[in-house]
Amino acid sequence: MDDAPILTEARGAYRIITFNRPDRLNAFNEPMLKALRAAIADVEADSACRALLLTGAGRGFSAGQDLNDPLARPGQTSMQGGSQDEYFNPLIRTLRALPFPVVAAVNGVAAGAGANIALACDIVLAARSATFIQAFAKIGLIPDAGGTWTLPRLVGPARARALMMLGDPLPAGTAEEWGMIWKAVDDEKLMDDAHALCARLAAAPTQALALTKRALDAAWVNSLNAQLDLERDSQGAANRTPDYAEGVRAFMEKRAPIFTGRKATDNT
Ligand code: T3D
Repeated sequence: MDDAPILTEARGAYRIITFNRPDRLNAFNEPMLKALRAAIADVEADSACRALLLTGAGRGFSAGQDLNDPLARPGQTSMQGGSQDEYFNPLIRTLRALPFPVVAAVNGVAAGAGANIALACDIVLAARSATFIQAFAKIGLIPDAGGTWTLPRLVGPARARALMMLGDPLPAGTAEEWGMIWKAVDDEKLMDDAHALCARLAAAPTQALALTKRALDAAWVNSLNAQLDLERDSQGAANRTPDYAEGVRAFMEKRAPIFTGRKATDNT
């Protein structure tokens, strides 16, 4: 297998990024974070991409920051320019801003920043044997990669506080019961299910999904009035896409729609 720390693959209209340091449970050292940043930038620039799948090689999704890397050296006086400013924060912002769905296939343990990167994805599927660990308190750090924002919104503050203060592993099945992830599936089905999901999302009306993603994110902070205005504006934008015209036409003709994902102004 390729020993590059990040593997990328295009399948039809979706892309796959695999964290690939299996002997370290895909913990992120700086070369890997640089490669991940480049891979995400490529996906962002790829106008044919309509969904992204993140997963890990081997028995882990990611164990978060590599604690042997100089980036994690204790005693730094300022974190500016460290993992957060350079890597994790831009990564989380980009994942949330990508104009198509991002799926995490959590194949094994997701710890520290690895857990919170998974939770920043739009749809999280996990192998039943996988666990999610807010490992930070175990080593004297605070949760990062957006976890303090994302986790309480997914599971509520009481559960988020205990998970983050205790650092106990949460099994994928419980994560599903708590609404933290979409589904826990049998280990051997994980990748087939993840690919089927991505193929389905990549054939969906991409512009409408992008507008939905943006509206759902805005809803965390908006008032109802602001959200109603946003829905009106977003619906106006969706209404002008070729996929809406196709969706209505297909409904009338009693056939499955063929969505292209094009923008209203796209002539390509
Ligand atoms: O300064 C900053 O910017 C800091 C930023 C921090 C962001 C963060 O993500 S902080 C959180 C960092 N992650 C952790 O604290 C998790 C550490 N890992 C673990 O607690 C355990 O490895 C797991 C619970 C994830 C899995 O346990 P287990 O028993 O299944 O596997 P293992 O034997 O512990 O790990 C396998 C190997 O991976 C092992 O190496 P070895 O002994 O075979 O040579 C282990 O040392 C290595 N490994 C696992 N996690 C990391 C790691 N090496 C470096 N960094 C890691 N995070």
